[in-house]
Amino acid sequence: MLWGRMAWSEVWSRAGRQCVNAAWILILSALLTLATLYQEPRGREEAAPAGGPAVQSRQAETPVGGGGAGTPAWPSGGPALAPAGEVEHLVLPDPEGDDCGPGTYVYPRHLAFTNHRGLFDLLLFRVASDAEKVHFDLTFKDLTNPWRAPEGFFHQRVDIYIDTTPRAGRTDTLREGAYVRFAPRYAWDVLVRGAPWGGSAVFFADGRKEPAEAAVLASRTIRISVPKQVLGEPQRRWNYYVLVGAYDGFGPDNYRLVMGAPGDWVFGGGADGLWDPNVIDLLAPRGGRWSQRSQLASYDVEAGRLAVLYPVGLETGRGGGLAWYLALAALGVALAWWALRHHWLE
Ligand SMILES: [Ca+2]
Ligand SMILES: [Ca+2]
Repeated sequence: MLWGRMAWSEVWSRAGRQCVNAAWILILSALLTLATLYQEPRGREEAAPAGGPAVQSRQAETPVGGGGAGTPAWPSGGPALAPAGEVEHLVLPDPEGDDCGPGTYVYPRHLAFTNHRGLFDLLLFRVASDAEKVHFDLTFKDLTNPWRAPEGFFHQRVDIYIDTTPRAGRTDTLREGAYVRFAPRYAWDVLVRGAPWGGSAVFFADGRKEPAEAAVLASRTIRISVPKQVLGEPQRRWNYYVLVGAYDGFGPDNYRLVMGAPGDWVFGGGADGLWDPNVIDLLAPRGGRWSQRSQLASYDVEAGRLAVLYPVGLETGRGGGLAWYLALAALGVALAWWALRHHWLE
């Protein structure tokens, strides 16, 4: 009987230890899963391989003008083919029909807007270079030039904020106007701006300004070109915030305002005040945690907080950040557990 009780107590003790082991394994798994979930967005799911015939091959795989839910939409007629001598660095589609900011914005009421749908609907973003220049191509669903701006477009104004250098740069916009902020981990170093009436330029976070030129290519594509000696060759590690706003020569930083109710010359569906973004389309996935909607809706009027944006790029996580901290925490917990267990139980 005594032997039997001892055997049973030992069995129970072993079972208890195994339960504790299982609990720790579950906790560690949960921590590692969290670490994976909290990876910040890098545009992986929509990023095209750099260089080569990416545009043509993707065009063949995707129905022209497609765009069901979750499917990147191509512009009808397809993107402009890369001219000879150009190296393609990045090609990213943007969903069709999302020229409504966080999902609520509506166009101004003037005929200059209501006669056209899709003026601010970005469909494709492309970065290429030739021997002398870096080109940023932005294809829109519609493109008009009612007041004959010399660049060939009037309505769009595009800000391409680029994070080129880790641990440097700014998280606010160049000037007040877009009413957004940028994720501190991806602070911008260079801003490439495309706007009509001579408004295109390159700005650096340190205050320098250099010239850029904008023109319209075929297929409703605005091309902003910057001398290579200003920007250098585009790198795989660069991350891009691509903001599409409406040009207003009298607006803050030339952005046309979004208000609560639409007017002849202002968008509606936002908020009356300075906290809702004046960004009509943003290069971002259609769904998921990092969708355009969730990014642009992250402002808070009552708390006085601007929306925080995240960039897209070709490379996945470079290390650092919450994922690594969680993984390291899990490793630390595991080591502590083993140390305690050997001290107490052996
Ligand atoms: Ca779009
Ligand atoms: Ca978009």
